Amino acid sequence: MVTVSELNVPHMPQWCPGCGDFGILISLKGAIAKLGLNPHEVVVVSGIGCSGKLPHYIKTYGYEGIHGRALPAATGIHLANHKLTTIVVGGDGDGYGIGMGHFIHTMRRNFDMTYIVHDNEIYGLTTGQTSPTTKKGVKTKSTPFGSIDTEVNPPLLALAAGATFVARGFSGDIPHLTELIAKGIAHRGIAFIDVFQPCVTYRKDLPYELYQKKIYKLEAEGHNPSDWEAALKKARETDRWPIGVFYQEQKPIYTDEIPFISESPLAKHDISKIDISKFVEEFF
Ligand SMILES: Cc1ncc(C[n+]2csc(CCOP(=O)(O)OP(=O)(O)O)c2C)c(N)n1
Ligand code: SF4
Ligand SMILES: [Mg+2]
Repeated sequence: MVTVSELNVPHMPQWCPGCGDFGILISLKGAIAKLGLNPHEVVVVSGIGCSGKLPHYIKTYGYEGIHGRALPAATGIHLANHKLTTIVVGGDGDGYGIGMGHFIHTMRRNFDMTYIVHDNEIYGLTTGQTSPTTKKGVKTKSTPFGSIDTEVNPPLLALAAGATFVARGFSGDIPHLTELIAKGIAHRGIAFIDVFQPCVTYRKDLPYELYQKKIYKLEAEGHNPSDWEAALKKARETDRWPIGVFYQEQKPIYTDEIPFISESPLAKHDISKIDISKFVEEFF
């Protein structure tokens, strides 16, 4: 069992002061502590982006991969040792742009992992180009006359792909986000959490105050998270922005379907008596 401060690292995050990434980092630490996990039981995997730096700022196992490939890297780690609590973090560009194919397939496969997207509706690290969640009409460095693309809807996509836990949080509401991440990690199956994360540098038109004005909590309005059709409707709302759990159901997880590893993680298998000389001969 670990406390939040025991998850701290000795260096400061290299994020702009006020960035929403801080709220996600604090909430993730809070969720790990709340669930009574130990640092050696957790791995945090990322792609590339401002968000992708997060594994450097938390004292668990960590891996910063390449842009758009956080989910495949995490899948490999998870299949090698599915007893590790696998948490994947990344940006909206990383997950919904170059990584979109991986996103859909990870949602449908129901790995027992948690995927947290820092959704700031911009490419932060590369200094402010449109991302797949930048809304149509928004002016950015790469779309000075306003984006002509229709934005993607991450919770709707996750629901359509068959995700068994679909949620959205706000990095400016740390108690709520901590609770949401803890629920996601505790969920047996894929837990997807899109997080509204203000980028105070490149999305000055999308400040904390606007999120506070627009968001409301699903649980405060009696939403039933076991109702998939209701979740679809909520995910399509645009006038107000719902946060909380859209949908949750229990289904067998991916590793349940592989008897070879369901009982004991691959990494723990005794391979000392397996003769691999034939394979070695074939490949070398
Ligand atoms: C294969 C590849 N393509 C493009 C890049 C350049 N690149 C780095 S981060 C990034 C986008 C970052 O935006 P996002 O994923 O939303 O993360 P944020 O910085 O906003 O947290 C891009 C395009 C790269 N590093 N690798
Ligand atoms: S550029 Fe935006 S997302 Fe990146 S650290 Fe600064 S505020 Fe955060
Ligand atoms: Mg981004």
